[in-house]
Amino acid sequence: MRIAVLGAGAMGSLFAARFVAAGDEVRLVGRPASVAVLRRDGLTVEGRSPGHWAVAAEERLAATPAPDLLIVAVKTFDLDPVATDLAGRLPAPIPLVLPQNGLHVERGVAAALRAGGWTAPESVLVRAVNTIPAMIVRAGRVRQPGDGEILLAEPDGPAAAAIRLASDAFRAAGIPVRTVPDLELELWRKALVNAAINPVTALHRVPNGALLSPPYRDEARELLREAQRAAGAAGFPFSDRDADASLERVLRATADNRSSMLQDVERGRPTEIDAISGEIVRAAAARGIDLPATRAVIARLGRATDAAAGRTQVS
Ligand code: KPL
Repeated sequence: MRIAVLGAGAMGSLFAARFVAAGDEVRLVGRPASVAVLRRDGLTVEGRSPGHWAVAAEERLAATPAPDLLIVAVKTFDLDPVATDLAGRLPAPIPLVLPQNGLHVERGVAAALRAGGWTAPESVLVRAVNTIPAMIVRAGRVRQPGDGEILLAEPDGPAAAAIRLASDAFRAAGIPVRTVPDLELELWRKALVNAAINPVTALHRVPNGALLSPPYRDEARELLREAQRAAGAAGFPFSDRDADASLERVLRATADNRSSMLQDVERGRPTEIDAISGEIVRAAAARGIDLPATRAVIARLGRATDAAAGRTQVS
C-alpha cells in the first residue's frame, strides 16, 4: 500500500517505520531539518520491535503518486495549517487517519480542509484513539518504550471503506488495532487520561510512571475527577472505578514514557493543552460546570511554557 505519513515527530516516525518494515511504500513528510537527517541516516526505532530502515522523506506531500492512505501525525496545534495546505492538493478522496490527542479534532480538520477548497466527503476522515507511547530521541530516531493500541470506529455506513483500509494497514504492519462500538466514548476516555497525565508530567517533568504514587497521583486524580464531570455532562458518564482503572492501565503500560506534553515543554514547543484540557473546560462550561483545578493547571502550564520560551506574561 502507498502510505504517506505527515509529521516526522515521535508518532509519525514510529508509524512510518512500522509501515516500511511491513513492505508498504511509505513517504514521511517532515520539517526540512528532519527530512535532511531522514534522507541521510534513515529511520531507527529503539525499544519495542527495534530496527533501522531507509525511508523516503519529503518536506511537502507531493501530489503524485497519490497515496492510498494518509496518516496525519502532526500535533493538534499544527493541524489547521497542515489541513489548509493539503486541501487543494489531495487528489481523490483519500482516507485520512487522525490519531491526535484531544476532543473534537476532526471538526477542526474538516473545517480547515473545506476552507481550503477540499470537496471530498467527510466520511474519509478516520478518527483514531492512539495509546501507543513514543518518544523522539532525535530526528530520525524514535523510541517505543511500552505498549498500546489504535482504536477505530466500527466500519459502518459511508465511513466503512476508509476505516477498513486504515485498519488493514495498521494490522498488516503489526500495529495493534481494534474497532469499538462507541469511538466517542473512547475519545473521552483518552481525553480523561491525557487530562490527568499530560499537564502533571509536563509541569513536574516526570515520566508517566511517577503518577502512580503520591504526591503526583493526587494531582492527577483531581484532574481526572474534573474531566469525568465534563464527560458525564456531555453524555459519557465514567464511574470513579472505571476512570481510575483506565488511568492506571495507561500509567503502567507507559510508565517509562515521557508524555507528549512533557516532550513538547522540554523542546520549548507549544503543547496540546488546549485540545485536551481546554476542550474539557469548554465542554463543562457549556453545561454550567466550572472545573477550577483544570483551569488552574492550564494557566500554570501556560506560564511554564512562556517562561521556557523566554516570553513574559503581561497579566
Ligand atoms: O497519549 C499519551 C501522551 O503522551 O500524549 C500517553 C498515552 C499519556 C502516553 O504518554
